[in-house]
Amino acid sequence: RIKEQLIVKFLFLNSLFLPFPRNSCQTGPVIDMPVPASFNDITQDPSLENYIGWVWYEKEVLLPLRWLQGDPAPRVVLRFGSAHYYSIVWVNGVQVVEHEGGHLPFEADISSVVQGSPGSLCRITVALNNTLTPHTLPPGSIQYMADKSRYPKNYFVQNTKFDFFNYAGIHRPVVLYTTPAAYIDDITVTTTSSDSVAMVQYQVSVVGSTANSLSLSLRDQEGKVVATGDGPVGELKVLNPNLWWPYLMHENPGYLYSLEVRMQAQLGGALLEDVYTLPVGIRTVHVTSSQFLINGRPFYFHGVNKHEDADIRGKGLDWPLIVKDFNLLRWLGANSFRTSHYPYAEEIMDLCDAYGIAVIDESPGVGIKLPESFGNRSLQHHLAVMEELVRRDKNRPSVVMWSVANEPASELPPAAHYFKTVIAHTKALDPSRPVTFVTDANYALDHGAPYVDVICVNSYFSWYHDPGHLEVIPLQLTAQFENWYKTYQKPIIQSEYGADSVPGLHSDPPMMFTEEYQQALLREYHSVLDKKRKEYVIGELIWNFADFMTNQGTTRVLGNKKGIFTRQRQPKAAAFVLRDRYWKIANESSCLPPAITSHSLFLK
Ligand code: GCB
Repeated sequence: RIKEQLIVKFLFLNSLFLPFPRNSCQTGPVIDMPVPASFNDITQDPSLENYIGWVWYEKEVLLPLRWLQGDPAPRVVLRFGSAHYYSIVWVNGVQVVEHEGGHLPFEADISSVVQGSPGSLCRITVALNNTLTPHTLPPGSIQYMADKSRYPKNYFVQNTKFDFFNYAGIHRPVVLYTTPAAYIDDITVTTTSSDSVAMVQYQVSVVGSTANSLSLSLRDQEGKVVATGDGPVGELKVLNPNLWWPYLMHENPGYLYSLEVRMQAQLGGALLEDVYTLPVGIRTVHVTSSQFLINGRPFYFHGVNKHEDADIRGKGLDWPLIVKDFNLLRWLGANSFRTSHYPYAEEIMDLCDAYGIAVIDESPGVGIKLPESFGNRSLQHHLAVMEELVRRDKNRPSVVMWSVANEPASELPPAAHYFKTVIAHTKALDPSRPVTFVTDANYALDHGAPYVDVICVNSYFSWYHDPGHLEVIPLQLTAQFENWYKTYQKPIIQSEYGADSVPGLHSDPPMMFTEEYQQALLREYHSVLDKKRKEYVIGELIWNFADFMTNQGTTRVLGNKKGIFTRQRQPKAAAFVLRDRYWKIANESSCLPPAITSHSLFLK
């Protein structure tokens, strides 16, 4: 890889935008690039696949004239669902926003730029850089190879301490939208409930006017108004509420009310109105020393860890894949997943709310290993990322816990201050949910564990440790749980376990990388989990839902193969082991779930 600046200039291909008139003599080579998508796997060019540095996207769009006029004129906003990693955005040559971080949305008020320009053409230019440093989230580092006898001049590599391909591009939808000049900026909703009555507490913030009125109405799924309120802060009382329940915990999971917030404001003689509709699920979450309670009932996470990852589009949003994955989750009997190892698209989270899939919502704090990544600069950025994440997902009933990181070097002494601060900050932002991070450190050395509400522990017995020795699992896994519980008396989730398998590779007796070995390893883990889930183990999340791409390396065969589904979403033998298990666990609960047939999947 050569450090010379490759100026890669892309065109957005997005149905929202009109085609961009190409003028490649001014810009150098321009290639078509779909949005949303990662750019890495779109062409046949290996230098683009592994490219590190700046790329440019550009698109011209025509705005409706009514967006540009009026007294007061509407507010015009340009919003990115996410772009990896560092973005600078210009409209008509004027910089409108810059944003650091690849998995969360950002937006810019572009009214003054587009309303000040003659005509209604709007040129959107994005410079995007995927370089990771010790202070980004996730962290990484650039290593220059100075030995001229082995590498070309200016040769460098990007090193990371996480196990997935660092796909880059504009990964989620880009939209232009308008609001009135005075508008609803934010809504926060929390809920409490007893048997026959629930309270929905709300807080609404308005920007652009001080003289405004707010009215709220909450509708049930039949469209009936069940409560009304007014003003920026208040409480709605719902009699005989339909609670939001996870999938397989109730015959009607994922019940969502609809909260309509209506604002009216006087501005310069005009009456402005803004209306926003928010799905609201009424549910509570509590953690005891050995249980995770949803609506007061013990909840056991039988679920998966996922990735946003697929052939060709990399981490780009892909609706057919999303819906396929939810059908597979429901086929599997999974009631939960962790957004390993970064926040997932809002479109995915919307379906979790609607289907009742409980989510451990994880920040991009993965691979925090270098001592410099525990310093103040990294810490401040981590706090800012938690603010963005909580602001985005705070109203989602599916989000039952925040995870601030995955497998940091929490045995290092600075991890104590670091995690104490990140967790306290997250709790201050959202006192209604438990907070954790996922650890693979030794229970006796972990400096972050004292601050979490739930211990989430990853282990790979008989894979990375004692490879090939399935017989050690019962002893080692039992000791793992007992040591953690004795030390902290907090509920424990087995947040990762698993084995790679290459589909179609078989051996009996089971050998590593075969489908039989993956099945056998899972079964060994399950026999211990079955004992401990009667005590204080509150969940198990397989690593991983599907095979996914990683950097190339001697332990990765076209990526990580620990999926129970292939990257193309075909089940391996292990998927059937897990499916039997998850449905068995679901059927043990006092509330029998509906029998699921492939036909009934389509009826909801
Ligand atoms: C882990 C990591 C995950 C890896 C997995 C593995 O502990 O959290 O990101 O992909 O192990 O397969 O090595």
